[in-house]
Amino acid sequence: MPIIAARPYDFTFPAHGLGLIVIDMQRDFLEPGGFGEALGNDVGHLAAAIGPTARLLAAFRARGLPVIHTREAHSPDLSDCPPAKLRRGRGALHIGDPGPMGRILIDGEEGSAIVSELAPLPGEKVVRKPGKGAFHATALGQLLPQLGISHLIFAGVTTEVCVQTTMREANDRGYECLLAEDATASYFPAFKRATIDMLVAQDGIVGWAASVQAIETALGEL
Ligand code: C5J
Repeated sequence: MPIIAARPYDFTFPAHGLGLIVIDMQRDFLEPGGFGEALGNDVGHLAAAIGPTARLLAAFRARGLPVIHTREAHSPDLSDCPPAKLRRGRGALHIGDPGPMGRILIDGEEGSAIVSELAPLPGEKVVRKPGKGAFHATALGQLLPQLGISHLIFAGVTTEVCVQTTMREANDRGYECLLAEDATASYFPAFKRATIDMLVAQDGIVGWAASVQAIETALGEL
């Protein structure tokens, strides 16, 4: 089996069971004027993950391996947004309010789109999700077996919120999960470091972590 040099130990995967899932690389989180900034965050911290994620996309696409993108976005009538989520935060702008990129975190608005550098290609699956975890209220649980995926490489934002939640959901469903360390980011760099340490602790209680370079090297040997 192919091997990725990873923490806490090597990650092995079947050549035909590996998929890439890119979590929420949306303008609403990465650019000024979106949901991330409305919550008081410095969105500049997330830009570093774009280039490494683009490299992962290129490596998977070149080998015809499956790629899934997720987007956190609500329907325009907000019927899929729990009142607690809608109320959360003390800033001036909330989910559904008009902002510089359209209504905040609403499907179809400019802000809900994936950043242009990482735009999905025709045929790639895009899962719209109303929650932090990508399995909650989506068809992801059915999609992964349809694509023959047993092992998942994770990229995206933010490390400690939607990426970590989805990786934990996937782990509980029996998937082998590896987080690409430089292809994920947080508004709080210390949270990113702590999250990765938590995921790989106890000999991989949730999964593995590796650099994009290590993943590229392993894929290069397929
Ligand atoms: C957040 C996300 N942070 N994609 N969403 O609200 O992590």
